[in-house]
Amino acid sequence: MKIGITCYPTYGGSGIVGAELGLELAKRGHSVHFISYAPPMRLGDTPRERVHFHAVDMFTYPLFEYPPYTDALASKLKEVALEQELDLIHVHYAIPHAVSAYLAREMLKPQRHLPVVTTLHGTDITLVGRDPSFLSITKFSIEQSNAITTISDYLKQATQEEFCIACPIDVIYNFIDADYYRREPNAALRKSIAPHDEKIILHVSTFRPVKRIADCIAMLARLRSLESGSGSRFGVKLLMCGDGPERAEAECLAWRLGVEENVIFAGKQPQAQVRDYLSIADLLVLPSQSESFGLVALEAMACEVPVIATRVGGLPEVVKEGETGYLFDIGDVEGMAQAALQLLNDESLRQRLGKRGRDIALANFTTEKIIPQYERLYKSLIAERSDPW
Ligand code: GMT
Repeated sequence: MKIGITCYPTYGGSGIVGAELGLELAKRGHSVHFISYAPPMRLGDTPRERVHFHAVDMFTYPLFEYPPYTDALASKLKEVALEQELDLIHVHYAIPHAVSAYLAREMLKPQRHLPVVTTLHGTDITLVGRDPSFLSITKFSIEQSNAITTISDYLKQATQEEFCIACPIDVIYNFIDADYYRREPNAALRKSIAPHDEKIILHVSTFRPVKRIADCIAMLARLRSLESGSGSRFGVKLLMCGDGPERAEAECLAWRLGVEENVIFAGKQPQAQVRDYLSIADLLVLPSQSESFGLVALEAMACEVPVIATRVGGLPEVVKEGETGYLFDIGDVEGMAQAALQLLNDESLRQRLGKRGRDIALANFTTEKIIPQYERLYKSLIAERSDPW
């Protein structure tokens, strides 16, 4: 098949999933054409067979305070679909990609059938899409898609309820390459982060308000005081991987709470570095306000890292309470710190939860299980080509 994929090229889960999906499809012999304003970060610099990138051309003009990207993307999608004879377009994150894909499909109608698949990822439904300025166009463009998928059951229900959408929605979970995400000892890296053999708590995100990164810092401070009262001092480093609008405030908070020496702000990191950090982590913490899946929790499980997270959105579909980690109410810093103390004090518990996490990742979320679900969906849509249009 010849598949066009549009996603955000920057850091963030929907861009990662769109890019990884394209790479996996190319490995399976399909031609993949990414269409966006920049090459997705996950593609890296190495040219890959059957993977192509088409940049959206943006014409600038002094009149445009807000250059119309939606229109430019629609034109590019149409152009690439014609030139490359695409079989379908798959967009990740509804806003504004689903509108552009709809426009491209309608423009092409006299010439060719171009099914559109829209995968919803999270805040396109739960936050941004609900804003009155986006609500009706988001609902319209989702409903106009030839197929809709969500990355968790939670998000499917949220879409049906919030947007009153009655069309069928397929849940296709996010996935990991379990050969890539696996625990590999790395003593040198561990020593560079925790020179005195401290325990390592990892957080990875885009540091947006929805991630509540201040809770990671507050949890660390509480853990430190619990630890000194418990008589078993193990020492701890909190490795904050990523960057975004909440970083400066979190740095100030670490200083105010007197834990700045225990926190490392590593900044944005390439995928291989995140994988290596996961491999040396003792615990992943994800205290999000809302999370429709939590891809990094799955990556952590594949690397045998227990997860402490909030009981929100799709996280309970990924992190199995008591089996692969512990879930708490939003803002329950005390509960998270107590659980962290217990886990960091008990290596056999950590290993048991870690191993179970990998088992669950292997059983439910591997590329081998998930990619064929997308392939089947694509084939069914392409087969509808005989419809009069
Ligand atoms: O919806 C967002 O906030 C953006 C999106 C992204 O691009 O990072 O994240 C969502 O998609 C990821 C991949 O499917 C999920 O793992 C994240 O849970 C989800 N984020 C939220 O729901 C906040």
